[in-house]
Amino acid sequence: MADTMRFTPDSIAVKRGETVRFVVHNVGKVEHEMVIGTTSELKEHAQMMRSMPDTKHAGPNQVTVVPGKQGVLVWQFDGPGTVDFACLVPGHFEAGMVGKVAVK
Ligand SMILES: [Cu+2]
Repeated sequence: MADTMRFTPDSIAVKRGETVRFVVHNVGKVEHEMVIGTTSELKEHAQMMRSMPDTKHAGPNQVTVVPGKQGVLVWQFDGPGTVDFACLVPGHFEAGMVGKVAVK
């Protein structure tokens, strides 16, 4: 995750039923996070974050990472289909900090 508001890579492919352990590095100078969900869930969440910017995240589908550190997120992809992920720090999602997981 970088201050260019991008995940690298921003698209990956996994197998249906696969459990993936994401080790997410924040190479930027501001906080970033990775939140897994559907596009509508992520949009709703981004809106909530704008209205309550001090909300701290804790949940199995998200990890918040301070600058220079890394975090771990473990997720099982039931699929098939596409699962989205995004950074929901206010303004980041809107700036295009999103990615996709193709479950095949
Ligand atoms: Cu971010």
